[in-house]
Amino acid sequence: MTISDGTALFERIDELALAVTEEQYRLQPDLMERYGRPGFEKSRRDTVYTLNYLVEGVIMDSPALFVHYIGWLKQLLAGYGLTEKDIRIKLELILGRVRESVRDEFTDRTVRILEMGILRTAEPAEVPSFLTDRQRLVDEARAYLDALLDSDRQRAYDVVDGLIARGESIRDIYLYMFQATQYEVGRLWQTQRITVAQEHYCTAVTQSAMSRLYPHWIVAVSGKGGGKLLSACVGGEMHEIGLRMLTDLFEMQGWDTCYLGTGISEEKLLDEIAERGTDVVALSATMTFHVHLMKKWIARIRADERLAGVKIMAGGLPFNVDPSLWRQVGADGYAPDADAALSVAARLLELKSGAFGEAGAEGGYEFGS
Ligand code: B12
Repeated sequence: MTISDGTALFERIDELALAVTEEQYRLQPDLMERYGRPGFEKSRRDTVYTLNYLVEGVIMDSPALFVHYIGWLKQLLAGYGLTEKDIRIKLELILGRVRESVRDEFTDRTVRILEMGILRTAEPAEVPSFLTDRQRLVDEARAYLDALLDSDRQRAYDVVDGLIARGESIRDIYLYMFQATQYEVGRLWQTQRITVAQEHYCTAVTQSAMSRLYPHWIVAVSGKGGGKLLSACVGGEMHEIGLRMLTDLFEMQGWDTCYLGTGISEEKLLDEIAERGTDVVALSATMTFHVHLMKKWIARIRADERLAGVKIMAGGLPFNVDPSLWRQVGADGYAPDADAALSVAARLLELKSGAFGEAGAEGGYEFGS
């Protein structure tokens, strides 16, 4: 099998994953003894995943995306008794296949990124807690998370109500309580300390807790002016809480917002941006294998005559892993979280209205850094 460009590798992921998994099981027959046929199937699916992350790292010329994924994988698989050696062998088998291909710029880059991934397997992968002592509202965030893990929704609501009663801002509650605990929930799931069901429960309660806060701010801020923001997740992206949080914060700052969430088609998105007279579009991707779609969608927005001048911000986990990725996808700006996005968008809005003149339009201002 040869891999000569990104498209070819994309098209052959299933075939390649099967071949590599079979080869690994031949080299390590103990894997079949340890995990049986279901383990083989799981390993094949994990390899598909790994190849998707690899292709995305290669297409975007972002080793960080793949290297970060290998650290994440190492931590995840440790919970199933799989070792650094098991991951390294898999990566070396993929590397062998890539090396057999016709040499070109693409395969050279793939080799380089794979080698960096292999080096990463030797590094520690433990993810530290997202609830650290010096963080704002950390005691309350811990109390809130404990309540969620005890399946005690009312106790969780009471913690939030306590913060509102003492005058904490919705912004801080969003960022230091909801975002931090959601990250921690992800870490607990990844390290098998909680189940998928518990993660779903925590997430559902947090979504309801956010909705419960709406009466505290939604009427008070409507119609104060600001730009028009439209926000959406790209492709099959299901992580939408971060984008919703961002959209809410914009609305709190007087922006006229339209949150489309997940599952919007490219065509519909373009129409909505045009029909709503949008100033800034916020696109979100959490899963790295959606990043190429972000690039495609942005290119579609740029190519649409109705949308000349519309500014685009990109964000989500892969953009935080590689803070230069937003340029690769062709966005006008990026921010690591909802709060930072406000100032980036304000500057984009000024740029759109020509406040910075030609210097700004030529990139005299650095966004997202
Ligand atoms: C809840 C959750 C889910 C829920 C999402 C439900 C929902 N309605 O959103 C469900 C169950 C659907 C889910 C599914 C999956 N998930 Co999940 N999920 C999470 C979890 C625990 C929390 C997400 C969240 O709410 N974060 C809180 C928000 C506030 O933070 P945020 O998203 O980062 O957003 C902020 C910034 O990134 C930024 N931002 C976000 N978007 C944008 C856009 C712009 C323009 C800007 C400027 C900024 C910006 O601002 C936001 C607010 O400050 C995360 C853990 C984590 N670290 O995030 C895992 C996590 C993201 N999931 C993960 C995985 C693996 C999956 C699945 C593959 C699991 C599976 N085997 O099926 C699927 C993939 C689904 C898919 N195709 O999209 C991994 C990803 C690991 C990786 N290496 O990529 C994580 C990190 C968990 C982990 N620690 O392993 N998941």
